Amino acid sequence: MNTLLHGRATSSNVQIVAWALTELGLSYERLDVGGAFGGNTTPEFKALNPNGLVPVLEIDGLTLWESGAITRYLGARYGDEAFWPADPAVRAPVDKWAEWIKTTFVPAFLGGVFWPIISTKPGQPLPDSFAAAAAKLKQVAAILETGMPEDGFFGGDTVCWADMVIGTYLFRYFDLDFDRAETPKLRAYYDRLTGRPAYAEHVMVNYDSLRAK
Ligand SMILES: N[C@@H](CCC(=O)N[C@@H](CS)C(=O)NCC(=O)O)C(=O)O
Repeated sequence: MNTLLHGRATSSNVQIVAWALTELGLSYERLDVGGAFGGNTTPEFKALNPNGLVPVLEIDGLTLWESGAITRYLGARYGDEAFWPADPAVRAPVDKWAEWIKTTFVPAFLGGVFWPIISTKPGQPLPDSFAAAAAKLKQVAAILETGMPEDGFFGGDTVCWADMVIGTYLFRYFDLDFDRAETPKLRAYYDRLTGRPAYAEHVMVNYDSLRAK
C-alpha cells in the first residue's frame, strides 16, 4: 500500500509530518482532511484515529497518529543517526526541546496568540485576555531562545525530528503581526530553516483560509 498522509496542508501538525517525509526522501499521497474539508469525524476516519484529528499516517502496514510519534518513527525507520539519535545522551537533549515545544510553546503561542488573532474579524477588538497571553508568550519565547543551536540545527549540520516539531510553529510565529520578544538566536535559526526547500514547501504555507472573515 502507498504511504498515505491524512490531513489538510494548513495544519501545523500535518506540516511536521509532510516536512519529515520530504526530508527523508519518502514519497506519499496526501488527502485533504479536517478544517473546511471535514471528513475527520466520520466513523471511517475515527477508526484510523479515535481523536478525530489530523495527521494520520498510513505507512508500512501501520496506522499512526500524533505528529511527534510519527516523526520519530520515520526517523528510526528511515533516518540517519542524526534524525533521531540512538545514543540516549544525544537523544535526550533533542527530545527535551521537542517535547517542551508541544507542552509549553504551542499552548502559549497557538492558544494564547495565534488563534485569538486569526479568529478575530477585521476591525473587531482582540479578546481581553490577549495582552496577558502575549506577555506570557514573551516569557516562553525567552526560554526557547536559551535552547537555540548557535549554528545549524538541532540535528547539527542537518535537520532532525526536533527541528520539524520546533521549526514548524516558527513560520506562523514570525509571520503573524504581533509584538514579539527580542530573540536573535531564534530568529537566526528560523532564517536558516527558511532556506530549506522542504520547509518552504510544506511549512511556509499561506494560512489566510483560517482567518475569520
Ligand atoms: N497532538 C496532535 C494534535 C493533532 C491536532 O490537534 N490536529 C488538528 C490540526 S493541527 C486537528 O486535527 N484539528 C481538527 C481539524 O483540523 O479539523 C499531533 O501532534 O498530531
